[in-house]
Amino acid sequence: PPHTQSYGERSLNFTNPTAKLILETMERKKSNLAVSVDVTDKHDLLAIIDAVAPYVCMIKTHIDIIENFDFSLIEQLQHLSHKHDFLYFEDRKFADIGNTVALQYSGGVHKIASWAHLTNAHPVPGPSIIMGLASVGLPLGRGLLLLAEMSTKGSLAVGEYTEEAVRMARRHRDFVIGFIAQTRMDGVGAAGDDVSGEDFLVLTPGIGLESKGDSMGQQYRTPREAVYESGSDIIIVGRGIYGTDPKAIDTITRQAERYMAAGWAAYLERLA
Ligand code: BMP
Repeated sequence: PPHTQSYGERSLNFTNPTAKLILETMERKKSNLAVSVDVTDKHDLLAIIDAVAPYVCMIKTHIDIIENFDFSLIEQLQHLSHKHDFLYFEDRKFADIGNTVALQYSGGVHKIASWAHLTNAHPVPGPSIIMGLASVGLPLGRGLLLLAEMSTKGSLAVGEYTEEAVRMARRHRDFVIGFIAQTRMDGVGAAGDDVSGEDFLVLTPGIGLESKGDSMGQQYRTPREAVYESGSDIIIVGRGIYGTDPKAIDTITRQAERYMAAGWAAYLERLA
């Protein structure tokens, strides 16, 4: 099973170039940490990325919350990813018909497909959302994650919905490389299908070492609970790292180092 293989070995389980690049980067940097930098000022965004990037395999963005966005920001983001060797995951959560998501993914002011290695979608519209996004992303070598579960209290993405998300992914393995989920999805909803050798990346948000949640339904588990107990591949950490002060760069750097160590230790424990 995939979660007993090393990240480096698992790059051979995928044909999608973004999946391979993610796994190779994790192995090279010895990091399964993705930092979610949910700040609204582009200067804070760049400063935080520059500080945490040595400790991450991936930076997760919500590019649409940036108040002073202009396209030069994208060039600066790309410069940082070359300097520090990591990938971008734009957490866009597409959820519309194929034709609309293709336009949202390629165009508008953010031109997500032109710079984000990875993005994600809600499976709620059915397989057509994958077809729409793949028409833009596949020729560029991009990857897609489906939101199979969510970290929030009362999430509707459970049971049959989660299983159907996995079946949708299974039919589009060239583009769908994994899930936003709280646990592994290997063989989920397989019924009689042969799923031996199946591998999907599991990226898990809702990670915190101190807090158990926030006042708006977020629920946190520790890196060890996610990676060792639930077999997650990448921990996604936001406020646990950048806290409440986006200017406190020394603290942010220390926290990134700390979460990286916790995530990697849990992975080594899983392999052992
Ligand atoms: P934080 O660690 O500060 O709670 O941030 C979590 C991040 O992960 C947010 O950017 C949120 O949009 C995202 N996220 C989540 O928290 N739960 C999910 O199920 C899916 C998400 O994308």
